[in-house]
This record gives sequence, C-alpha cells and structure tokens, in this order.
Amino acid sequence: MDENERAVMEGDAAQVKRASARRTRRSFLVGGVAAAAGYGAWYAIDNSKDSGRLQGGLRKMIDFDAAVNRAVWGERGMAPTYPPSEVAELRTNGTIGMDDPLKVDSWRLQLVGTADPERSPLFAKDVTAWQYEYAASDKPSELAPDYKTPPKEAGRGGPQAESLADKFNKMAQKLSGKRNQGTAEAGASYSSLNIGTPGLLLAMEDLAKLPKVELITQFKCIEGWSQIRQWAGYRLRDLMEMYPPQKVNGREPRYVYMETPDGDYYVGYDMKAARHPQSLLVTEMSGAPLTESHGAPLRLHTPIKYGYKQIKRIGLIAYTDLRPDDYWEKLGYDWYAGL
Ligand SMILES: Nc1nc2c(c(=O)[nH]1)N[C@H]1C(S)=C(S)[C@@H](COP(=O)(O)O)O[C@H]1N2
Ligand SMILES: [Mo]
Repeated sequence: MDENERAVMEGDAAQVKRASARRTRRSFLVGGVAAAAGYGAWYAIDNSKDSGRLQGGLRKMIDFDAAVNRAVWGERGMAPTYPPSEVAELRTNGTIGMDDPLKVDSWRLQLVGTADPERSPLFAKDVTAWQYEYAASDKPSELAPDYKTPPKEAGRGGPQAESLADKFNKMAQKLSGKRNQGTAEAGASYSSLNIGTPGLLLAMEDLAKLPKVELITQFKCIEGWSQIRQWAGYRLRDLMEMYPPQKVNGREPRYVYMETPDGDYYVGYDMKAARHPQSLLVTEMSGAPLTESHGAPLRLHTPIKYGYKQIKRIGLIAYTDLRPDDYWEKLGYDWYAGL
C-alpha cells in the first residue's frame, strides 16, 4: 500500500468515523427524545388520578392530539376543502360487516343512549330485535356455518371446545337480528348492545329532517392512498343536537360508538371528533346515492380520521361513557387514528 492509498484509506476511515459519530449523536438524540416522551407518557398515565389511572392519562393524550390538530389546521381545526374539479373517480376498500346485500327498505338506524327515549314516537323497547333484511346471496341466511373460532384460540391440538364467548355470540345472533357477528378477524365487539336495550329506531325520512350538507375533502386510507371526494349527508353533530345524549353523573358521556347491522365492523369516537363540523353521516358520494359497496344507505365520513374510522353501512349509533371497542384497534392500529 503506498502513501497515497493509505491517505485515502485513512481519509475514508476518518470520514467514516466522523459520520458514524454524527450518526451516533443523532440516534442518541432521537433515542433520548423518544425515551423522554415515553417516560412522559408513562409518568402521566401512572400519576393521573381521575377516573382510573390509565383512562386519565389516555384522555390527556387524546386532548393533546386534538390540540395538535388545531395547531395544524388553524383555530377551528378544519380540514381543507376542494373545488369539484378535483374530485376523483371513486375506488372502494373494505367490506367487513357488509357480507350480504342489505335491503335498504329494511334499514333503520338504532340510536341508543339518548335522553328520555320513551317520550319519542321512535322509541323501541329493544332496538336489537330489529330485523334487517338481506337480499338473496350464496350465503345461508341463518347462522353462518363457517363461523370461525377467534384466531388467538386456534391452533391447539384436538377438537376445539366452544368458548363461552362463542356460545354467547351464537345465542345473541339468534335472539337479535345480528348475523355473522364476530366472524371477521377482530372478533365480536365488547361494545355491542345487550339484548333488550331500549332506544330509538330512525328511518331515513327521520334523518332527512336534519339540514343537508355537502363537503369536498380528502379521504385517506392508512394503506397509503388518498382521494378527494364529494360527500353529502347530515352532520353527526346535528343528529346529536336533535337527539341529545342522556347525561351520565350530570355530564355528557364521552364517546360515540357505531357498528354495522350485523355487528361485525365497529368503531368508537370521542365527542370532539363526533361533534366536528366536518363529521358527516353520508348518504351520497360524487353526487349520487351511496352505493352498496360504499356503505348504503348510511356511512360516516370525517376528514380528521383515517379511512378505517369511517364506517360504512351504519346500523347502530350509541352514546357511551365507556371507551368503545374498535375493530382495527384490536388488530394493532391506533384508536384515535387522527390526521
Ligand atoms: N363496514 C365497513 N366499513 C369500513 C370498512 C370495512 O371493512 N367495513 N373499511 C374501512 C376502511 S379501512 C376504509 S379505507 C374505508 C374505505 O371506504 P371506501 O370503500 O369508500 O373507499 O372504509 C372504512 N369503513
Ligand atoms: Mo383503510
């Protein structure tokens, strides 16, 4: 090796050393910040005193996210809107809870947790008894024979004993109009209604009393695609004003829960997201009535959340003070799913 080569080598070595020192310093910094944030989060959760230690800490993080959203989108925390010329050709994604074609005439919105439901002409003693009708399909209309054991229980040797949860679900399916509940990957929702839950049953004409709103916003799927879409429907906050929640301990419940008529897909929202002026109960997309695959007759759109929070084919809306179950959270995604 000559002088020159050695210089190059040493030069390289020195450069590599400098670069790696920089990298180390940077990763230390990043690591330090992450550790501090992690510690902060842990500390907040561990030291929050209100309503159970975990809940209080999580509550703060959700509020923090909302503050970030406001900072990003300005005072009112509104997502940007677009001119009609930018609206894209529709694509479709996700059909959990939409196995068989729903007969739209048989659709009702179960609304649970409202104040004084008995006084409403729409009152039903048991909203879970509502029978949604499905168009003929190649699937049998009784209990799905391909009823699956929840994934975490699969794989043990020998014939699988039916779990208590499975038994309960089958019974609940027979008694309430829900079919196929819990057959999708995440299993049954722990926020599903008990049989005998009173509430309101709204037809589309009842929803049509709310002001109709149109919106052109960006729709984002966490899988990495997005579209500018035109939506029309009713603000969720307007529905909530017409049918206000029953107070819990003198204050409003904290969450809104929604699920498909079969109970297979389900999503939870905090009140801020539910009352967001751009959170819409959608009946039309691209200027036409909602199609089957986009969730006819009613779906949710909210530009402040990822697509997986925008449930299609809504059967139930319930006010609740317990943080609702959420389909994709069970499979490892974020409950908040904020954008
Ligand atoms: N009932 C139901 N709603 C759903 C889903 C689903 O599988 N079932 N998928 C969600 C996901 S992940 C996305 S990205 C959007 C897709 O909406 P689109 O079909 O209008 O594109 O619906 C959301 N709502
Ligand atoms: Mo998605």
